[in-house]
Amino acid sequence: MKKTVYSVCGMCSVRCPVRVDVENGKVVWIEGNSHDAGMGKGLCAKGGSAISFLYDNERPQSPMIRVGERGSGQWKNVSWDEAYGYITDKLKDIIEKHGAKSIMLTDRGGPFAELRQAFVKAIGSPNYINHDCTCGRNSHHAAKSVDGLGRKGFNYDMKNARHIVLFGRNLTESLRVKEVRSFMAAVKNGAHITYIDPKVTNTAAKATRYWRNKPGTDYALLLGITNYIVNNSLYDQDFVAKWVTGMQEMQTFLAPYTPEWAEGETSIPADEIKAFCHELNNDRPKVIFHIGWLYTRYRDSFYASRMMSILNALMGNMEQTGGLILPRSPKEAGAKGLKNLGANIPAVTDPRCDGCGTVYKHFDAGAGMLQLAYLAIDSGNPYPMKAYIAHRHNPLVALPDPEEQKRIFNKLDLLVAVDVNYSDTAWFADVILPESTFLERDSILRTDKGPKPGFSMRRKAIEPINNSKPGWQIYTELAALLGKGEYFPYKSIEDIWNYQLQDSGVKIEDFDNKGFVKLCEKPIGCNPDTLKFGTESGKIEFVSPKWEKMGIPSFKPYEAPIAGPEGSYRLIYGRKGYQTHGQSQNNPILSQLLGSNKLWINTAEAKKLGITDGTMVTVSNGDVTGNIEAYVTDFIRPEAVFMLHGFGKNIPVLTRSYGKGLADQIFMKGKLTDWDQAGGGVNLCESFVTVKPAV
Ligand SMILES: Nc1nc2c(c(=O)[nH]1)N[C@H]1C(S)=C(S)[C@@H](COP(=O)(O)OP(=O)(O)OC[C@H]3O[C@@H](n4cnc5c(=O)[nH]c(N)nc54)[C@H](O)[C@@H]3O)O[C@H]1N2
Ligand SMILES: Nc1nc2c(c(=O)[nH]1)N[C@H]1C(S)=C(S)[C@@H](COP(=O)(O)OP(=O)(O)OC[C@H]3O[C@@H](n4cnc5c(=O)[nH]c(N)nc54)[C@H](O)[C@@H]3O)O[C@H]1N2
Ligand code: SF4
Ligand SMILES: [Mo]
Repeated sequence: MKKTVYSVCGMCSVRCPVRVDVENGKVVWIEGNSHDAGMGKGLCAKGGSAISFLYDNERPQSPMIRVGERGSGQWKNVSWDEAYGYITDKLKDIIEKHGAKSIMLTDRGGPFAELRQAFVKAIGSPNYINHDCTCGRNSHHAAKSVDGLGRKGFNYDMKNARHIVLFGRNLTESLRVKEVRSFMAAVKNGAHITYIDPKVTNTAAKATRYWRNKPGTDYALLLGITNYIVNNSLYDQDFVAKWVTGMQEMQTFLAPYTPEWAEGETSIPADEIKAFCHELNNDRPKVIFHIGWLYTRYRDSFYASRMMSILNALMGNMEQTGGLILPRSPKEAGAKGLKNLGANIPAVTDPRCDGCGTVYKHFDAGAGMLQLAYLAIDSGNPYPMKAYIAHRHNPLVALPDPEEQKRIFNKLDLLVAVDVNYSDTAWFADVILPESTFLERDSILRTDKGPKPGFSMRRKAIEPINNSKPGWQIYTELAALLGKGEYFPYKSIEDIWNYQLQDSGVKIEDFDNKGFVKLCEKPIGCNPDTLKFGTESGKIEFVSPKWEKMGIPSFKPYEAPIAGPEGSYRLIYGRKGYQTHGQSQNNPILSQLLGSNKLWINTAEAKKLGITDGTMVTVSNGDVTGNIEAYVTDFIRPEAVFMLHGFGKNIPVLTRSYGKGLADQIFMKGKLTDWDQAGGGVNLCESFVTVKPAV
């Protein structure tokens, strides 16, 4: 018996459309869902490794309750009823003593998070938080402060661009399949690509201009660029006159920051900066400044990212082919959207434990800020936090300083991990609830915004192999046991899909042929007349009243990056196409492609330290220390050392990844409380290490 299932990949959070073949109850093939024109058949290596992950038994196969100390690795397998009983007894006790607000849930955000958000709302807690304090928060808030729309306010039309500018956005390795395709089309079309990174990456190799700047000096470079563009009128003056406020204030602020000044800070020659600005002037409006993603982990990244948003406005690229395009929603296709799963659940009035939206009025309340929730767990202020459910989130790897996090977790009465792996957080938890992997589960429907808005469906290819459950069932059952079943009245995924589709005119069977439904025939084209900004004034605000009201200036005078202690190096990090964060190091296939990380160190620095390529070195920050193989190279600046994120696992049952390489986050001591007051992101790149030959 053969069947084909259209679904959504779950090997990373990009969630590409896929086609899966099943033969006699076994998944035998996975490829891109080529009904989606931007996707094609190819997947990335991680997506291609999905079948090996499905049939790997080094993942939790049943609910587990800890029998030893937290983190001791002593577990008993239990039934779902026993696990639920353990969890709900604790939760009921916490609700009685402290109220439901003392329970928090964190997850990976994204299109399927609505179910968990509805669960948290149903039990009466305001504390749903996603992973973003260590991901896109700085650039999100930076964009919000300029255009009121945020990081996802625009899609990038890379394929048609004439110039793409990337600050540490290594998009050919830290990848999203459709984006790489669109980017490579631009490369083939002869677009200019300017890539800035203290370390060479594959994306640098595709660029027409690569600047290897001093780490942490991007804001200086951006000030120099903007100064020159503004003073030489190399920008779209009509667009600025129509849409921008605060231009005069910005020009005054920029006066001292000439390209010559920027050269001194960044090491990028002033003449090259000027040539770049003239090139932009020729290429606009088909110019894209990617507003930055994971590089934005410096103290002034909020301001650097703001400048990238400002430069987009100066290029006049919004709602222009080859520029920034508003993602169209079902409404703009004349259709009704999916009904929100929380629509019938009463709003929660308690303030959030992390202060987002109240104490920090400039931070979005929706996603929250986990490092601030940690402060609440630790201090009991603004109220005690007693239970934490980590769903598809591994904060012991995603946030810095795991030992400090464990100290804080030990103040909780309950820590639950809902995961498909033995994550580091699951290993430290009280209960592990194994979610069925994406090939074994259905998910709620998601909305796809874009030129042809629509919906898509993740369908299970096979029944769960182990004693796992899909997330929708876990939260439906937990809600019922907590007396909130009226808000989760679903007996099957079809009940959920029908609830979501009720106003849309679309039916479940409409997804059968392609796995998705589009709500219009023709793409909705660019139209600058539809531009609408989310700021109070409705314009692009170079001076942000919202941030200024919080005492945060719109333009911050430049300060050079802090230097570490004598003889130390800034620790920077990143990813490669063969791994997803800290979750796939034990994957049977990916562990063969990339089984460990190495420490990149500049050749001249290595020579001074007596380190040769391929030998072991000891990396230290205070009392945190570990050994790793050195990769000695000219392809990194001398001020920094680099390691891939996600390695250094110490979970013994994960035999392919145990003890391989080093974890970058352990060296980020004290960084849980070192976060950006303007953008909210954790300053991960502000850590320093020493390196010496291992003895
Ligand atoms: N030091 C340092 N810190 C970082 C980064 C870095 O590079 N260096 N990167 C940052 C970035 S950009 C991000 S986005 C975060 C990522 O941080 P996380 O979101 O925590 O990382 P992931 O490993 O993607 O996923 C978290 C967990 O989800 C589990 N999981 C995967 N699929 C499923 C599923 O289908 N169901 C369930 N229930 N669980 C699943 C994985 O096993 C993993 O344990 O980390 C951030 N933190
Ligand atoms: N294969 C794969 N792809 C992924 C992911 C994955 O885990 N694996 N994760 C996804 C997620 S959640 C995210 S957030 C994105 C992240 O995508 P990116 O933002 O592209 O993230 P990284 O790969 O971490 O790359 C960060 C880069 O910033 C550089 N950098 C460090 N300091 C500076 C600096 O001062 N200035 C500049 N200009 N650059 C600097 C680093 O050297 C590194 O090359 O990737 C996504 N895609
Ligand atoms: S980028 Fe790769 S792993 Fe991520 S969803 Fe797409 S195919 Fe899957
Ligand atoms: Mo991320």
